[in-house]
Amino acid sequence: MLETSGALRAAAARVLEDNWLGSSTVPSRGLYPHQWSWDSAFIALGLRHLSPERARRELVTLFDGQWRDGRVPHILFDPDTPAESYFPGPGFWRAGRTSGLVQPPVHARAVWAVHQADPAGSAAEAFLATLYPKLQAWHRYLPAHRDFGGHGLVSIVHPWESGMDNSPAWDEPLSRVTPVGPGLFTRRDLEHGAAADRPTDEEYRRYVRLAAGYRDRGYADVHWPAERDGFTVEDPGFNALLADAELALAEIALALGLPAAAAGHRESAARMVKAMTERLWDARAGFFFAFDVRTGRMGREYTCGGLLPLLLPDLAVAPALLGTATGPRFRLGRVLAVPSYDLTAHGFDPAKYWRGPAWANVGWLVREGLLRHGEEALARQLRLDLLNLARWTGFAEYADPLSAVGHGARSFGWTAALTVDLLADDRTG
Ligand code: 2M8
Repeated sequence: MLETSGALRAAAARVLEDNWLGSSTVPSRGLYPHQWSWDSAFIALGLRHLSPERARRELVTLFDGQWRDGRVPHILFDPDTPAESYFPGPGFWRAGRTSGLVQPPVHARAVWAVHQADPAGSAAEAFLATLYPKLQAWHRYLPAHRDFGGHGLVSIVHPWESGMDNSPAWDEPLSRVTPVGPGLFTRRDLEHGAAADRPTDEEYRRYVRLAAGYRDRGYADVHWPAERDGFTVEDPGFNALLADAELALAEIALALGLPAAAAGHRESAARMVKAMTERLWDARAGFFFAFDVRTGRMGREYTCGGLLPLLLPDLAVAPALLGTATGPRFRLGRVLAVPSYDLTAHGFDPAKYWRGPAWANVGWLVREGLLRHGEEALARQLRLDLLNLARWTGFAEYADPLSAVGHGARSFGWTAALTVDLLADDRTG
């Protein structure tokens, strides 16, 4: 079953076909039946090999939901999908057809890759010219509204904004948030996923407190350090992805004949790399940790978000970070793909959502980082692992990095899309 590359590619293409809504793709028909922001970027990376036109459509549709302040909302709700199929749905957010949170800014990287897959089709649709100002507005929103720490880094205001919702990195800041009372909402995720793999009810009640608080102040980005029930965290993953996205935006600006703008994007990426290294890097630990702006304390959890700065080619501390990646905590090259959490930690759980299992998007990003730092052999192994996990699990949302057992949704959008992309990528053979 799915033994050959051709069969695997065809099966992945079928998943993307089944998850296609007509102008965007759902991560999963059951668990996540709308359009998600960073999912769409990863999905477009795969779609570009199957239908560049559909890949462009995916991203253009997402940016149709962009807010006037520049933010790209984390969910665009499908009007034809019943409201009760996902919680929190549009009625909760009270923001028209979107949510009010954001997700990691991987879109510029996807837009550039989608353009390169079919430059003629992209030019005919003025794809880059249309999306460049929207990407600029998105990238401007983040430092203009979210630099609560004042050091040139972006803060997330909810664990969902990291994309790594249930990561142990958020336990400490989340513990200071008062859960809403029980029975105020109905979780829909438990109708599709195993409860043991998903966040607990108490975690959900804290998520809801935070999201409702942000909603009730009209999604205004104000930071009151003394406010109860707040969450203001500088996430190394989110910030690394923004710096990488600025580098992609520089390439887009150059392609549009805007060299001065391109230089500006490169400078902004360089400033972010400096700020991340000064503020989130712990030299003794050899790792990037999340920084809690409310307490002024650096976290101590080794989570996969701290590996994402590897994406940055000018990262001076890359050799030390690679040392941690290949050491006992992540064992890159010796376990399957990239564990989402420290293998040596007491709370490591190979089956639980963002607390241990391997995810295709994180693996894909880490592989890019390895290639940018000349780690060909590790990148080759990671590609094989990601293809095997997708093949053995029916494109599971996440998988056990020790046993290869799949968890979460199956026929998952970005797992299928990144499989197509990796199959087409012969940089490591
Ligand atoms: C998961 O997050 C959503 C909330 O946004 C959820 O649990 O309901 C995360 O894995 C996130 O990274 C992902 O974008 C989303 C859809 O796949 O699911």
